[in-house]
Amino acid sequence: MLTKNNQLNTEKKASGRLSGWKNFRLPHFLNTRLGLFTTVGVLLWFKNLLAYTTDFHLRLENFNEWIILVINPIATTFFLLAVALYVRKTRRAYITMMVIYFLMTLLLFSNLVYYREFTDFITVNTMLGAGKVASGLGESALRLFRAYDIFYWIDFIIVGGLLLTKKIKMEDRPVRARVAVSISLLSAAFFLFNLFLAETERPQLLGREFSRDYIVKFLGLNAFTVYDGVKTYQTNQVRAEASDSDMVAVEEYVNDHYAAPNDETFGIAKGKNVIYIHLESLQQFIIDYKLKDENGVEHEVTPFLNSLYHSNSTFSFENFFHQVGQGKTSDAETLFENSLFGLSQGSMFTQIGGKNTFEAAPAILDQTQGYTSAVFHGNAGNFWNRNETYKHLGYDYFFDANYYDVTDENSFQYGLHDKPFFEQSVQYLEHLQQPFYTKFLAVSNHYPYSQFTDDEAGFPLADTPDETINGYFATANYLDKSVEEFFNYLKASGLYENSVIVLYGDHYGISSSRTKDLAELLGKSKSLWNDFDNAQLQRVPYMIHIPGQEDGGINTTYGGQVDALPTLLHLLGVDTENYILLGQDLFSSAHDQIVAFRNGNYVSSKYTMLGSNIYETATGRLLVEPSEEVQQEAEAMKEAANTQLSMSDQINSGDLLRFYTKSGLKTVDPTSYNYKGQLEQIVKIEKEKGDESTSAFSKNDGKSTVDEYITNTYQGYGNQQ
Ligand code: GP9
Ligand code: MN
Repeated sequence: MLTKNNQLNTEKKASGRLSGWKNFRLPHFLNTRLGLFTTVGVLLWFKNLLAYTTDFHLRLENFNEWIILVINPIATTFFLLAVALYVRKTRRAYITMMVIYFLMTLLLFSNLVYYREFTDFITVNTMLGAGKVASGLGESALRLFRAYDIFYWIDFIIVGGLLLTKKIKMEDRPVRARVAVSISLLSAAFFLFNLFLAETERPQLLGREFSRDYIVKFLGLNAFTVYDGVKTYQTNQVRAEASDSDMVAVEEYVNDHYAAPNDETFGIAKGKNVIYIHLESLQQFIIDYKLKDENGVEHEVTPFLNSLYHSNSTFSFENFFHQVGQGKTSDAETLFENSLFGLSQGSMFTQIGGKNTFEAAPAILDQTQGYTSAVFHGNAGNFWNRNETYKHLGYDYFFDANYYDVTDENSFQYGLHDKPFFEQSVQYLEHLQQPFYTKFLAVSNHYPYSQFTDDEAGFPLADTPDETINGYFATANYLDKSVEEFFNYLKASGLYENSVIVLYGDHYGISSSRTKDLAELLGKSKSLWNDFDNAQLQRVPYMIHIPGQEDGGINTTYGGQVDALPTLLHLLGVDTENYILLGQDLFSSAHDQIVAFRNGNYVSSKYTMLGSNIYETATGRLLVEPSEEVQQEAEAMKEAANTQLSMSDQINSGDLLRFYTKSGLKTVDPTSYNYKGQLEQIVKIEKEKGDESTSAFSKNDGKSTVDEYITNTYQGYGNQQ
């Protein structure tokens, strides 16, 4: 306790120094524990809002999202600060409050500095490897500070100073336990309310963990950090319990399940570039589909893709199914890159993609064939945790939204639209050393399919009671045009002849809850529409276009995304016997044609089993009372599908590939990739190689091929045709 004299002295001294403040009196409530608690809470809240509106770029889609953003720091800030209210002893209580205040400020501040460099938030994993991050930042750390950063600290300094100089007096009387508990409960209740609003706006926010941007946007930074910490702990536990002996069963399965390559197709694309084109949400039913407009005139939805589908140079598959779970696009990527499934819940990319050891396509092709690898995507790099996962998969480069000119006009909530996306990608593509393994992730054909519903789309809307279905054809048509423009560029730039171009749909676009309204457009009856029809609709395009090949055609084999990697590797002349791939080459005669869905159901060329119902695949007939023999055969297939899924789960959750050495591959070192300044990186390599450089740019005598790109772009963006 201060004596009166002391107090007067301090006041005198202070007023001597700060003469302008002579008459300034701090409001009385600051001298109470609750008053200071509230003030600090509000200051922290405002600082979060400052960060939201200055440094973090959290795309807000509507007014609701604004509201959620504004309120989201409140609950956790007060909940955490309230810990100090339980401390009874005066000094200790104030110190506790100041420590929490400091930590929350530090968390916010570190995140925003980190965000300036990486356009991402700090995960617990990143914190654990903080040295790595710091070295990544290097000398650049200083240039990440801004003059206005003082606003993140000035309040803390002032409050601390006022406490130290006793301008703010410490209240001796502890906060009543009942009050402290009420504040904690109220904050918790407010958090639930916040969570409810968030889940309404963005269902399965936590379950699917799309992106760190989303979690911060909806629940705030504190909640994100805690959530991420819990998740990290959980996955680390499972991982810690796994050992190399767990690989025995996996290796046995892979050996038994291996399908040897087909002599006729093995190596036919050896040494060629691989260009994957990810056709967002495109389903197989769109191929060759013609939509009737109100006058009964038919419009081909994807004329260009159809021409590829029927080309002699394309190996097309009409019974190819997606196998994704909640991780949607990222699960499709997991399947294509690793021949492993996504997880039974959530996304493999977000949960463990940034931690596990993989033997993925980029690493295999780099180490065995000298391929350079790159992903192109006009959305934020942290969506689906791609910026971390790609490093673990061994991708040399990742061109995310930072590398594109993204404006409100040329983009929507999932990033840059496809035409400008492909167009702007080629300035990087032309500098990549060949052969390359690349992936272009398109997005425009993404739910809610309201992107091109105005006249500019130039494609009619369907006429069903469901807006989502109605817009789907126009966005698919836009995707088709975008891909065509990209193909034209590939031809003009000389890359085409030397490439194999693989196009695939990642998953359904029209979810099963909406398909009844689609029935009539597919010539089916709405009332008879059933689960079997929905299962059939999970077909997605899969086309392997090899310029110069004449033996292509439409293949009727049943297969799924898990089969894509062995199929591709065999075409490139890479045997897969020693790799842990769960799928099988679709050209192999040993291919077993059982396609597991992520939920354990399956489709095969013979039966389709959904829950306990067995259907005959060829006719769609439900086998109401199947014979013992049929039942056994169908169950055996189910067992096969489930074994494949459970092998995948064991590999992923136990991080088992870290124990595997028989592939002869070197373990990928994620820290050796730097996704910043990549144009400089690839141009530097080009220069160093000189005459040896194989990039399209070098092959074009050091002249850019970018002008070869002709686009008739949506909303006047780019060169008009
Ligand atoms: C976002 C895009 C969409 O970057 O890949 O992912 P999805 O919602 O389809 O899983
Ligand atoms: Mn997708």
